[in-house]
Amino acid sequence: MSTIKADPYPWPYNGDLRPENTVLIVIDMQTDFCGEGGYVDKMGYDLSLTRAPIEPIKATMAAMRAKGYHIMHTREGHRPDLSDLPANKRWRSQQIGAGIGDPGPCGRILVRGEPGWDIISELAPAPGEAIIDKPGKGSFCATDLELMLRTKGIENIVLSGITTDVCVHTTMREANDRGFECLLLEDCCGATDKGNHDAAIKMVKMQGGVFGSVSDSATFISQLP
Ligand code: C5J
Repeated sequence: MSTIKADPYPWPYNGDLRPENTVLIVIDMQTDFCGEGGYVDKMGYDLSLTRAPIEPIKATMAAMRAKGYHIMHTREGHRPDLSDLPANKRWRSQQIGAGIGDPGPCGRILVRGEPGWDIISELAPAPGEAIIDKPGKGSFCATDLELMLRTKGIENIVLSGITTDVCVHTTMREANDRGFECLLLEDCCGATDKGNHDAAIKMVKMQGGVFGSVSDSATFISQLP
């Protein structure tokens, strides 16, 4: 039995932490969310906030790979014909000057196959690691993620990536409702707004850990069995 020091409770709740039943999910570490000329950059946000988790994720991924844990990656994006892009999502992105599907410095914004949509080279998936392509914010909506997790016997999910308050939070909520035991690594996430990042972390911890527990990469790596 092993747990990781976390807030508000040592994680996982039952102490059953093993490579076989635990996955690190790296959410949307794509150029569109943290690279120059991508979607977030075009919207005018400070890229240093969404780039901050790159090194902590790299270290966590290396530690988990070395011990044989599962690693999965997600990418938010749409089909080139935009048939999976809700009209309201497109309209809202156009209002802020970064229309999804429109041409940009990194190709068409958030469109599958375009340079901006790809995962940044620093965090490239290793051969054999699953990549989940999702049209929405949550990683379970319109994807085969749950089927893959259940098939592999995964019970524990370690969450990382961007953005803390949008895709990471939505995925954590979806996973929690499905009975997965979730841990969010605070420094392995980032948001377009520091206040939103902090609030998102605080929300996880309320009500005794309403969505799971929170730790950080250094603690996690040092205690990972
Ligand atoms: C957003 C994401 N923020 N990956 N996507 O639109 O969080």
